[in-house]
Amino acid sequence: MQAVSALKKIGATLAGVSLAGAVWAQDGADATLPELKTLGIPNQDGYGFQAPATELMTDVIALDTFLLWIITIISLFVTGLLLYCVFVFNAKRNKKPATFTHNSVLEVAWTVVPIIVLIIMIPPSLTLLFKQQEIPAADITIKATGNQWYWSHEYVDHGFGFDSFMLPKEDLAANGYEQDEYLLATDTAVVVPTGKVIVVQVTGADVIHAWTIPAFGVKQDAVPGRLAQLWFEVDEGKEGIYFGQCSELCGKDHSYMPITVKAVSQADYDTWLASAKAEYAQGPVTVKVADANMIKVLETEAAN
Ligand SMILES: [Cu+2]
Repeated sequence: MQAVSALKKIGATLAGVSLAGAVWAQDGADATLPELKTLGIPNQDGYGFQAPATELMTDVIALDTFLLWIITIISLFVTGLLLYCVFVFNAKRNKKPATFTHNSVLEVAWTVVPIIVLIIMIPPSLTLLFKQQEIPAADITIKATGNQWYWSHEYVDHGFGFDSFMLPKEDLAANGYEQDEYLLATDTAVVVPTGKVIVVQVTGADVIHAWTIPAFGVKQDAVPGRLAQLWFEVDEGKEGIYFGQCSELCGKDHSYMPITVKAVSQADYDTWLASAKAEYAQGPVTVKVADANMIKVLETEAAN
């Protein structure tokens, strides 16, 4: 009985917390943003990659297609060879099998041909790797810190930041998100202008997390005590909402710390920035009580 009443008490507290969530939904700086289409999201029954929003991701897809062709040709060739051997050299057709064990020409060929194939793969893959890893001069620098289990985002050039918590189902609509964006949408979004180089400094506060936006072609581990970097530039005209998720197993609520990025025009970004500076000017970001409890709400939802 005691357990039941304790559970009821927790339930009542959680209900209160999620109501509090609805109140602080999408107020402040984010309210200055125009309505945006969701562009970076997985499609139901979809396959392949999300539509690219950056040159990096366009290049990733091109490299993937290139490698897929090579893999396909090799797979077909090997399958053909196997089938040929099965049908032509089976015991029925080959009463007296050959007894030779070496063929120098063949052995040189199956050593050299894979080397050539690998050499062909080097230029496109290394070019892309260097493109991702050589960080250009930033127009905007954002520091993303992974916490168990939410992200903190700081606009380091402007001295403000905020925490981004996953929205519970009942707060999605109030924040302008669809129901199927549950597990992806967050209460505060990273806002960036299109056509500008965004450098994200990524670190972890407790364990290793990873900051990822599939449509941008970026993924960087957030390691405590280290400041890693990634960069992206959203193509002009691709203003929209892009979702990502923590991509390094970081504990039991790993799946409840998504990332929401809103790419907007420079003018909309400037408006948002002025408003965000004022909103977050009070000093260092502190975790709201409602935010901290939100995780419990989500856990309860997951358990049910
Ligand atoms: Cu994580």
